[in-house]
Amino acid sequence: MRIERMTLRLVRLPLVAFFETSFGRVYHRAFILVTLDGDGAQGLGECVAEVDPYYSSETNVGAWHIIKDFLAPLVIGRTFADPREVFPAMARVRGHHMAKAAVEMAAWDLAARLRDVPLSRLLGGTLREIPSGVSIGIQDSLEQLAAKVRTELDAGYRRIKIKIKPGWDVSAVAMVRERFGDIPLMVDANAAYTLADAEPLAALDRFGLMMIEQPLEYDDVRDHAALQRRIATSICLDESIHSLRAAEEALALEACRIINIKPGRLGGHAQSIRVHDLCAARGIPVWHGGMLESGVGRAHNIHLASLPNFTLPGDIAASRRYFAPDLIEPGIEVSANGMVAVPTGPGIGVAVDWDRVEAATIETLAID
Ligand code: SMG
Ligand code: MG
Repeated sequence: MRIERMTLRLVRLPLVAFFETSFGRVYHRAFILVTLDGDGAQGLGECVAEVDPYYSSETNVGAWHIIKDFLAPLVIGRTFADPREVFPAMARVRGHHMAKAAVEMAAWDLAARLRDVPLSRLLGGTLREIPSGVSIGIQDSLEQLAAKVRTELDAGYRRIKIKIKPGWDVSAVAMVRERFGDIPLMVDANAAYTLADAEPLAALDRFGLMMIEQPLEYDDVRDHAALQRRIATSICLDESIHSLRAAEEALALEACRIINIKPGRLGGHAQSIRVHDLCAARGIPVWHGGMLESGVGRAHNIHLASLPNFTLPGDIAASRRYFAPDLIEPGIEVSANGMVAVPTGPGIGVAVDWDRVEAATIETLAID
């Protein structure tokens, strides 16, 4: 396939409800939609970099610059026999995985559409539906947290993740266990602790959590390995796993027993598949993370999460939890038993409502 043109759109959507993590509260999501035109078809990708460099060092304004000035010239006018060639074609640019992933994932969608197959087939997916979990942000009170957990369990989600930080950890988990019993429950600290907190973190052991996600620094592996030796709860790494090499190091040091895969963090689908395969070979389960994506990014996530080692429920919730309306119609739905169907149409297999995209677009740039 030959990539002839790239279009960038900076889009901003209000969130249905605020989302709070250990680094703050957000009310909006702003992201870049990338379209690639080639051979008479069009592929779509979503850049998950946020307004601020808090979850990751990338931002959407920075990603715009990187894509426009450095990545676009490396892919436009080039012919790729396979979308796996796109990430290596951008290797000259160091880092900037979220920017690269948006381009690479659009190329996968384009390739799947040109072959008239669902993206999952091209990626090597085998599952027809995937188990869905929810991520519940930090709330103003334990009462509010309880109400959210109730709503999501009633909606059918197959596991509950709650965000924690010092001061909102043991009390929140204890409340959920007391009120809701033995539900599949995990926590995500987004790097809010240090190794000096090993004792309070070990206090979570008695709650039988599925895992604790990224308790320590975003770029750390060694301290996580030390912590894993001191706590019974399985550590899952998110932020720290920014590459295949980082995943290899984390497994070699036994810094985690579970890995969260996000294609934005890893540089796209091809790199994600490599981490998935590495974990499968080592008996390490993976699950698909979320970055508050619109239906476009969410659809990509669903296709990737159809690979066989995604054995744990992912942060792939229904569109309506975040956007009303979403940029796709119909939105992503979750069944009463907490499953999401993998779209069967060509490419990402969802219908973008371009009028909604237009209305939410702040800036557009076409590059050819
Ligand atoms: O998309 O459902 C979602 C959000 C899942 O909690 C979620 N994501 O660290 O895993 C994580 C966070 C990152 C996004 S918040 C900035
Ligand atoms: Mg996380």
